[in-house]
Amino acid sequence: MNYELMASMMCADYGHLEDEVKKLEEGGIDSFHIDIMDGRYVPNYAMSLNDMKYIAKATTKPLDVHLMVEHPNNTVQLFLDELRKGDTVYIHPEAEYHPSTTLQKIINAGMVPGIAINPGTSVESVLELLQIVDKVLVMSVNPGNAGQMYMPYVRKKYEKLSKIREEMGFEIYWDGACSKDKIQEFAPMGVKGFVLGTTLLFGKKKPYKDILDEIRTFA
Ligand code: S6P
Ligand code: MG
Repeated sequence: MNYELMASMMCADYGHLEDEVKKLEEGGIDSFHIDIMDGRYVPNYAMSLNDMKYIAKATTKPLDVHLMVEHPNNTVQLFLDELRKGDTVYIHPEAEYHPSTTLQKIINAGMVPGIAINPGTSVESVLELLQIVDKVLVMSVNPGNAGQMYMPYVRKKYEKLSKIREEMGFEIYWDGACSKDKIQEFAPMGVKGFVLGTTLLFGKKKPYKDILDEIRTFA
């Protein structure tokens, strides 16, 4: 099956970040997921601009930047200036007065525009934006932390989105508590990529390559 695997770098070992990037690359990771937080939109800080810059220098793979910040229109340019064309930037539509203006800024900079939708955000409330974006990152947990429990009610959202995906022209991505059985179940439904954090990839005392190979053999 053809799907992408992304590493959630807020879960990596920061004492050996360059080494982590290399090992993930050797393991065949498709892209690096960067969780940017401002301590306001979500109650955490995780990564920031300098972490993203460091990882951008350490790899030639695409970056997948998830902005969990209030009013991203005020600061998105700082991130766009450091990215390579074709990298992805997601915003949370609830965090912006005019999300389509911010998405246009992302498009104009040559990046792939995306929205991230929370477990409590309905598909209906972002319907217009689905026509603008190329990617929809569906949160299976509330944003802010790694290591949380999967919220089973998000399944309906994946189902709804997969029905309108082709017509509206976007791809669906998974973020939060991703396990092997979820990939096996949701990849055939049309989920194009999965962000891997503590549930499946990090802190396992097992080489990343072994884990990633196992996933790809499994589903
Ligand atoms: C959460 C963030 C995610 C997590 C990732 C962690 O706010 O957007 O990207 O870092 O989902 O994965 P896990 O398996 O620990 O939930
Ligand atoms: Mg994320």
